[in-house]
Amino acid sequence: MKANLFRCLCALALILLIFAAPAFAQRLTLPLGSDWKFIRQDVAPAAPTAGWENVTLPHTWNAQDGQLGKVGNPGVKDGYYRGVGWYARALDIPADWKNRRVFIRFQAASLVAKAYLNGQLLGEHRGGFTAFCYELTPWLRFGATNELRVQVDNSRNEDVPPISGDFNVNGGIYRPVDLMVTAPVCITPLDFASPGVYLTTKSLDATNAVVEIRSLISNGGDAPANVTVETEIADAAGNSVGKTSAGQIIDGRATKAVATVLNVPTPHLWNGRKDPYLYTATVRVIREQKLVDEISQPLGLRTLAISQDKGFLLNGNPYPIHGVNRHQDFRDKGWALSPADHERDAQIILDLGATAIRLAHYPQSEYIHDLCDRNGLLLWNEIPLVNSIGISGTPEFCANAEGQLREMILQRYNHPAAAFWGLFNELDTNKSAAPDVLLAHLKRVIQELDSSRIDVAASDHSPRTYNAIPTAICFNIYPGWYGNGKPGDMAGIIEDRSQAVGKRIAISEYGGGANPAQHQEGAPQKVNPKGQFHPEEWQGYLHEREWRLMKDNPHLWGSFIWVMFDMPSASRNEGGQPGLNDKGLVTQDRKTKKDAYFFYKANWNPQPMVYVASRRATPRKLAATEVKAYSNCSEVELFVNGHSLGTMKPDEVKIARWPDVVLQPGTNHIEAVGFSQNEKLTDACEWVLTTNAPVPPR
Ligand code: GCB
Repeated sequence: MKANLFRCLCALALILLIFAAPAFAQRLTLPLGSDWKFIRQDVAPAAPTAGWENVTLPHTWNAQDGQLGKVGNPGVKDGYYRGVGWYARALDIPADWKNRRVFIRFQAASLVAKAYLNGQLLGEHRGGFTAFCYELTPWLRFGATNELRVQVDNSRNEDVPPISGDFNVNGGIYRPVDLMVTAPVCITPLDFASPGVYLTTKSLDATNAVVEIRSLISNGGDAPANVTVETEIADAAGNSVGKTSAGQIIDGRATKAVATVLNVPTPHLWNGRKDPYLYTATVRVIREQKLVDEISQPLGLRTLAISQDKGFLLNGNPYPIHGVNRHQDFRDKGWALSPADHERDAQIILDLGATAIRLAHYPQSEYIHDLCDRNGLLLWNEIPLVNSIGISGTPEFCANAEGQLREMILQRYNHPAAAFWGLFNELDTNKSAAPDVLLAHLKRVIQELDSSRIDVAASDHSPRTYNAIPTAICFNIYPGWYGNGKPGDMAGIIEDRSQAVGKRIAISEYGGGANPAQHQEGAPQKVNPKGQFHPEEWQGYLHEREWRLMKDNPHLWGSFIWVMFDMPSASRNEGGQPGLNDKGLVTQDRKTKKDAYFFYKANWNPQPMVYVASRRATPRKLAATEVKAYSNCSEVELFVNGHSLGTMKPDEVKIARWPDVVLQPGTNHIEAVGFSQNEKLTDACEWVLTTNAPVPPR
């Protein structure tokens, strides 16, 4: 009943969209989310769809099995289904689209997708994280029902990165799909599935910005077309700040690049979290006095640089890169995220006070880019060259890595948030052919396509010749978690790595696991990363120690916590939660923010706050304990069962401590009160003491 109503509403919306559009004119973008049929097995391209499931996009078949891990799916080779699934959808194409062009654009399908229209193969796309687009016009039946079929395969494929990694490779059409209907002459959606418009800031100073707007205009007709291409930049209030137009002849069946340059006087900069100011650049194609196509793109005017002297510079000024890593995943949904899921993630990251996100380990959705453009978060996108390029690094694998790199860059080219292009994550020759030749080639591709961003990579080895290839090499290090080291080793490792490469580095990953249902009392004790006990306290302690050593470190230009949200990794079985990498500051369902989240919030977000650490550590066994609060207030007072235990000033990493608190048997009310200017903030929890153990010697 509900599904029928939904379908009727969608059909109505489609009809309204079609009729509301000006006659002949501009492109229609019609989301194709509803009414798909799906089967999780391989079938013939024309197999009957009776018995297939009804699904809506975005969709993955690994939403459930993917989060149970190998433990929850005994006998399943990878611990979750990796194989083929088929999607089918009817497309009712109105007769009056006959003189129009129709395209289909998939924002992503994992890992390899073959799309068919009415039995005709449109193409195969290899790579699970970037968009691809096909023109349907030649194969369409107008005024009739057409049939779209897509075979998607997320099997491990030696020729398609990633071939290894500590995350599940979900299968399915897990990002949105759109039908685009255009006039015969349009801005092409077929250039690596990019918007077909590329904005490049050629120069930028306080008095003027020079912006090149390069558009690819495609003529689907046989005869040459006379068009006018108009480009305009408007400020955030919608006022035009510059406009040009020029006549162009587009040959039949050809695509022409049209570049114009516009000046933006006294530019208002896109200045990260402080002021993510956006202009809008619009390209219009006019034919016979009619507007036939129009595309608007966000335009952020900003410069990025790393200075050996001052660290990361945004618009020439030092800017902290307080980063987090994020995988695209959510409890019970896998990779099939809705806009609301992205919004919630972005909000949690903004509340933390972070300034940057590393989108690990592959390019992530277009929508997260929109959100970061608007909110001033800098983004690191990377291609999924994770752990290995294969034992021999086949030509097919290398060509595919290059293809994914081109798509990643061209599709995200206009986003001011996109600041870093990542070449790889943790490659080494134990599991992989030497990557140097491939990486040097990929770096040349970046330079050819876009020299305005900083190319980076996340390495876990030093020294290595390939660490010299990216402009800014970064390191994944886990002192105090993996290996024999301790959190305090962070400073020495940073210094060594930075000296080995002769410049500032970033820490692209650091952290440790925590199950917020597990606790450690007394002095923090290192845990076994592979063991079943991952207490929240060790994660908190590790971050406290490490951040203290990283915060003003002159060898660093930035840092990225591993990881923002707990996320599935089928082969893991640790911390009492099989199938999960639990290094998140927040749980996979986003319901629980762990202590470490509030530690960083106190350090990074200037909004006054106070938080009692270890709040979930109850019932407890030790009567004598330290109480710790994270707070950016100038002073914090602790009350235990209503009695003040004194006021403390939080230290330079925002920790206030009361060392010798004695709890009473039974319930204890712990309350921290922060004073910030005229504001009084409180945070409280209850600890139940079950054993009145003797006070341990100090
Ligand atoms: C790493 C990897 C990342 C893992 C992480 C971990 O170095 O780059 O993919 O998930 O360590 O948790 O071990």
